[in-house]
Amino acid sequence: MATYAIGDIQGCYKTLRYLLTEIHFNPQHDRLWLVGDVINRGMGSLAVLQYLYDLQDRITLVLGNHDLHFLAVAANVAPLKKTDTFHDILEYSEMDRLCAWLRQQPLLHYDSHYDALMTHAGLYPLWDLATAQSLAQEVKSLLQGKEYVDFLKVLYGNQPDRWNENLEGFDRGRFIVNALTRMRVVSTDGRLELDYKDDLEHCPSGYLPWFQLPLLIEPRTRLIFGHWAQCILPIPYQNFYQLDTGCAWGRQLTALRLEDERVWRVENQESY
Ligand SMILES: [Mn+2]
Repeated sequence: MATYAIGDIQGCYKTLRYLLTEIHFNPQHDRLWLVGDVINRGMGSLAVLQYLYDLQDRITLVLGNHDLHFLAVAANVAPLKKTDTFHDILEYSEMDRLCAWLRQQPLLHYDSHYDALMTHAGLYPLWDLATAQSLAQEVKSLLQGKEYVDFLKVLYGNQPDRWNENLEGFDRGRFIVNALTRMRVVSTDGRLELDYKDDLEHCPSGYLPWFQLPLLIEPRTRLIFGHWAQCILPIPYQNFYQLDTGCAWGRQLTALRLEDERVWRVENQESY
C-alpha cells in the first residue's frame, strides 16, 4: 500500500489516468492525495470529477480556487469566465451530486503519521498548524452550512489582504480562502499580493514567496501544495513539495509517493 500526492490536474483526465498507470496505482490498496484544482482549463473536467467521486473512499482532496469557482458558477452566483472549461459538468444531469460531494471536502489536510500538511496554496506565515486547521474548519463549515450560496457569492475579491484575528463574517471567510487557495507572494508583515502569478525571479518589491518567510511550523513537517505552476522548485525543496508542474499549460503532471518521496512526472497527454 502506498499514498501518492498528485499535483493540479485541472481537468486533464487522460494525463491523470496515464500517470496512475505509470505509478501502478492500485485502488484496492493505495491512496491518493490531491492538492486541489482538480478541474478547469483542461477538457476533461467531468471525467476527472466522476473518477474521483467513484474513488472517494481512497482519496484525500483539498479544494483549490478553481474547484471553489466551479461551485460558485454551479450555484449561479458567479459568471462563467471565457477561460472556464467545465461546461461538461454544468450540463451533466447529476451535477448536484458532484457539487454536494465537493462541498464536503476540506481546504486543509494534516496527517501526523506522514507529518505532512497539504493545502492548495501553502501555509500562511502568520498561522501555526493549529490555527490553520481551525480556520480551514471554519470555511468547511460555511461551505456545508445553510448559507453556503451566500458565502460563494462573496468569495471573490482581494480584500482584506492581511490576517487579523478580529476579522468576522464573510471578510474572515474570504481571507481564509484566499490564503489557503490563492496565495503566492506575501509581504514580511503578512500582506497577500494575489495578482502576481509569474515566476520566482520577478516577485514584486517587498514581497516574497510565502515559503521563504519564517513559518510557524515544525521544520520537519512536510508542506505539500500546488497552485503556482510558475514556481519551479526541486522536490523536495527543504520541507516544501510544490506539485503543480503546469499540466494545464501543456507541461507535466506530478506524483509524489509519501512513503519514500519517489517522484513521477508525465507529460500532458490531452492531445494524443
Ligand atoms: Mn490554483
